Amino acid sequence: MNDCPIEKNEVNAITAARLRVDIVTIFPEMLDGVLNNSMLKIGRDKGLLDLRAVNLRDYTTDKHHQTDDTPFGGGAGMVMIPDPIFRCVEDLTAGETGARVVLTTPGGKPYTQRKAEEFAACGRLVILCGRYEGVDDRVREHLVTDEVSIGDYVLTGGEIAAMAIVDSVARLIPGVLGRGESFEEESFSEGLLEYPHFSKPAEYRGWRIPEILLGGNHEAIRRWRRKESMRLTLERRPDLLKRHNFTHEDRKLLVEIEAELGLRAL
Ligand code: 6GU
Repeated sequence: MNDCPIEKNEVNAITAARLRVDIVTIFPEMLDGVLNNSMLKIGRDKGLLDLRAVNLRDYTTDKHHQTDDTPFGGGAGMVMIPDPIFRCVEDLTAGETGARVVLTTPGGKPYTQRKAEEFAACGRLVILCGRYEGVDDRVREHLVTDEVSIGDYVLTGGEIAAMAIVDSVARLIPGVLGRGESFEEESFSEGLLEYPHFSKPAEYRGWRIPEILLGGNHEAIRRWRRKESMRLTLERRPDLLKRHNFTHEDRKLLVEIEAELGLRAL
């Protein structure tokens, strides 16, 4: 098992042709800006993405449209009650099989590129945005298929996490990204951080770009980029390097980098 976030896209080959995601929230307006701009907008316009913000309040049956209540056992804060959530998900997935029902929660499993690939392969998600102190545990136990967290910090609600999930899954659906933005390049540098990029001008405020990028020696440039990817990964994410499948060249590059680091320490 390799859960590294920027690895070879192994599940890509069986990515669904289209993606439908229902994002269930009590703040549907929070999602408008994200769903209606950039690649998600383009993917929707192309008919590849069917992304919907669903208002949980539409599935309440009481006159106050209540979605939360006090916790049994006491304590501060409110808990999202199960009935609107069950009714909502059952309505959205009626007549379907195989939908993944995702709960965003800081207590979930870490969300990774591997999970994004799995979701893209599925092609059908319902994302429940957790709010308040939490969600009645019967939702988690009897409705949810995946509980995910996007990192070790606390958000006020699951909406921003849901947007991160939608964006990362949508870009894996074929045709959502144009050739220019394609993710083929990153599968090439499997499990390593990206090398530094430079554009015009070649000198800006006296800062020159690495000379090798101006030379037109494609093999030398490829090797330099691989080495800089390795260097950045070693510095910032040594945990990724531990799981990396090193090529013969990678080992040589690593030896060079370590020698350079050793020299710097002198
Ligand atoms: Cl998925 N939800 C919330 N509320 N906070 C988070 C998170 C999710 N992931 C990291 N922090």
